[in-house]
Amino acid sequence: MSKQPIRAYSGIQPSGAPHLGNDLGAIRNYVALQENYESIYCIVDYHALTSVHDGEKLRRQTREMAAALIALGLDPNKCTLFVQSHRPEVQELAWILMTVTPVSWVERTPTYKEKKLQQADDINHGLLTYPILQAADILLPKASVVPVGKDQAAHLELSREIARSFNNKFGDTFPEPEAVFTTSPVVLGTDGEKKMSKSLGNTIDILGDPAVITKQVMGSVTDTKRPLKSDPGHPEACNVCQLHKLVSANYEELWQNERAALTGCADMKRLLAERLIAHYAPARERYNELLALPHEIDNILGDGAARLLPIVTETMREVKEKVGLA
Ligand code: AQP
Repeated sequence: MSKQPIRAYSGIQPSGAPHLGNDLGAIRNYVALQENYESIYCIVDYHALTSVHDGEKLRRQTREMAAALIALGLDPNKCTLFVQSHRPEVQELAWILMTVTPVSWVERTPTYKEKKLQQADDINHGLLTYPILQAADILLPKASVVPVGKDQAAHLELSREIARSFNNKFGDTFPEPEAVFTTSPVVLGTDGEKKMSKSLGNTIDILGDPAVITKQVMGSVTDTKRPLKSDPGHPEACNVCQLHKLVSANYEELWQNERAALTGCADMKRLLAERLIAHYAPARERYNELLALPHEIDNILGDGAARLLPIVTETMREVKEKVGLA
């Protein structure tokens, strides 16, 4: 079956191993969309520079993220997978987009406000301009569909505004990209309160060692209104039960047992850990195999960047002509 003439794009930072939130909130949609849309996925290393200041670490994590995405289901024959800095045209477009973006638009982005608190000793300029570079990522291949988690909704809205601003000044050039969410667009972390996030240390590292997954799940906050195992449980208010809803086909039966106090929080956590370990076992195996083949990963990423060249060259030719740089 031929693919629909719609282009999907999404980027992921090589800032550490993907966690359950990345997979349920975004990566599984990357995998689904590659079947029907021309799909482009990017490991956004320029973005990661806003928080990683260690060259060796960034290089290693970039390869690891490529291996992880392939292990989780991206097929380089069905999609284009590349590294952001391998197509530096994105920086050229980002500068041009900065000139049509009012400062107030980036200052109000919620993620900028959060990052200012999270890395108070490193509020670098990249954190402020991050969403404009992100708009350039999406607009460079003229993508119209962007699979992301809900935390990216504000950035996506800004990308749409930036596309509109450019189009208003220079004529119709970019489609306004639409976010596409999974059925679990916000996965909470093991603290049961905040979005699962590497920088908050509340993750479940799906491709990690089974012992790590077990430790992370067993350390999760559960039903705070159930001091005793003999008390009835409240699955709606328990994040571990919510995670079962996402990964366990029989979650209703599990919830019922919780309500009737037939099972306790520790049972739910043990079962969740077992199921996650079993579910991600094939991906974990493939991930470790790929990590032992760095040249294969580099070839896939090199092919991806090369495949994009004609697309981005055409966009930059059109943009430069319109703004007067050519
Ligand atoms: N908890 C989440 N629930 C749903 N979706 C999520 N995503 C991230 N966390 C969740 C989505 O995963 C994609 C890749 O995101 P990213 O590269 O921005 O990853 P991230 O933000 O680095 O993930 P973290 O863990 O939140 O990193 P830090 O703490 O460094 O900022 C995106 O589509 C994102 O929405």
